[in-house]
Amino acid sequence: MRTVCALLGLLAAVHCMPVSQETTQEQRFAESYLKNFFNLTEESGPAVRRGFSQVTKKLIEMQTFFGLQITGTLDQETLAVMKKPRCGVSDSKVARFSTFDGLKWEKNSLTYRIINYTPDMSKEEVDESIEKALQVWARVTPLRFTRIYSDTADIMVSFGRRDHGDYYPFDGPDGTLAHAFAPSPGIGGDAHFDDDETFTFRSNTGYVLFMVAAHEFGHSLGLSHSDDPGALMYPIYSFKNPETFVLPRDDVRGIQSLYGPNTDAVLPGPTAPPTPDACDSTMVLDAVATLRGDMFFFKDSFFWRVFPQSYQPQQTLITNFWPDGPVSVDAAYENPHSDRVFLFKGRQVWAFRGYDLVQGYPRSISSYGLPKDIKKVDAVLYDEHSGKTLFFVERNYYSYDETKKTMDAGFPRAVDEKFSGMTGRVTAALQFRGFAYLYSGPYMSEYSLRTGRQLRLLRNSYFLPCTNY
Ligand SMILES: [Ca+2]
Ligand SMILES: [Ca+2]
Ligand SMILES: [Ca+2]
Ligand SMILES: [Zn+2]
Ligand SMILES: [Zn+2]
Repeated sequence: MRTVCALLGLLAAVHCMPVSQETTQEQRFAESYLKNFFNLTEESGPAVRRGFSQVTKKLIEMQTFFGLQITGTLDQETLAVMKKPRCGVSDSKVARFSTFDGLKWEKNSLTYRIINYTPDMSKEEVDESIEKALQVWARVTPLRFTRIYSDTADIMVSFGRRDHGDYYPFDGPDGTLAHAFAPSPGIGGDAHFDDDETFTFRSNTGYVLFMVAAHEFGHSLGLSHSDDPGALMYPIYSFKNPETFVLPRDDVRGIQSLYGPNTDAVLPGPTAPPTPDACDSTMVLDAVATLRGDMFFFKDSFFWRVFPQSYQPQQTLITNFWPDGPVSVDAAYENPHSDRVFLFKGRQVWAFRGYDLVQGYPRSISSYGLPKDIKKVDAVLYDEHSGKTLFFVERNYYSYDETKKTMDAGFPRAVDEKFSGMTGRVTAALQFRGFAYLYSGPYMSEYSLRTGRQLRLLRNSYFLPCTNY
């Protein structure tokens, strides 16, 4: 074990202590992650040169790709993203959909062959998952897939562990789930699945083979990774129900840029909702909350996170951040004293400390003492000053005392009794730096919490800037 010695103070006593093994292990893990996915090359010469080291540069590239706070250091959040299960193909470009420099098949009829099976599922389930994953792409392009049972197919599908014959060994359970090769003869188009994973047909324990395969076949057909957190080609795995899965728009645009649309007369199927755009001035946010000094803006199955130091919002799927949370939310608030954030959906509330679901949650919103006939809350804010949490339901609000853990008497009251001029429905609410911010549609009003006086009428973009790049 390496040892660090430090001279401490005037006593000149020499203290030797072991370098935290965890730190060096994490650094080694991060370096291999950056080597695998961001083309980090070995350092030559002294590790720290003038200016940015290669590792710092690659950390910044990775933080930019995932919309993390750009620190250039291996902070806890960066490490957490590195540890998420993902695809083994590198994330070289920062863009919505991207291709391997336009590399594509020069024919629309492709063959595929399933070489072997995983013991995790029945053969029929594997066959169906692979077939359905290819159909995801066939539905929106002129591409057609034919299964063959012998000889070499364009897309050879196989399961393997560790070294499996292509110089890109797998890494055991989790980490990399699969990888695939861009269109070309030979290994091109082939898709390999890490059989140290537990694949499933449709359950959310283990990795849904259909989802992993649909992503990998995107590579087989010429798509590289997208930084749109709603895209199938986003590098991190997220669970979606295969029965209701619809190819997101970013992926449709990507694959059609290579092959054009489906020319067969097909019945128009359901289309995926677009990934919310902070630049859409008509957008109505679902909820707004603070979390440990950052601001969270919820819309559909996503949120943006805005760091106080940088105005580059990070957009993420809610379930990628809180896997045990709801897919979308009606309202949210933070109680900084208990270091908990609460997410509301329908009649339920989830409490999280950081990423972790607090024991005993989700529970019913009636546990706050809200009337049982309330189906959902529109917005919630926690007033740090008074220790009250305000629940907005239609045009009324309720006040909950966080210290006494009871609902205050005399409620509900009309919202505009306290917040002058707020006659519309409150769609999201936030307490920030001593002010209350009530959202109604795409507008937001700033109130003095003490007097209830309206100070300013603002737009969503006041805290959530539009940063198209
Ligand atoms: Ca091939
Ligand atoms: Ca793995
Ligand atoms: Ca709401
Ligand atoms: Zn991938
Ligand atoms: Zn492989």
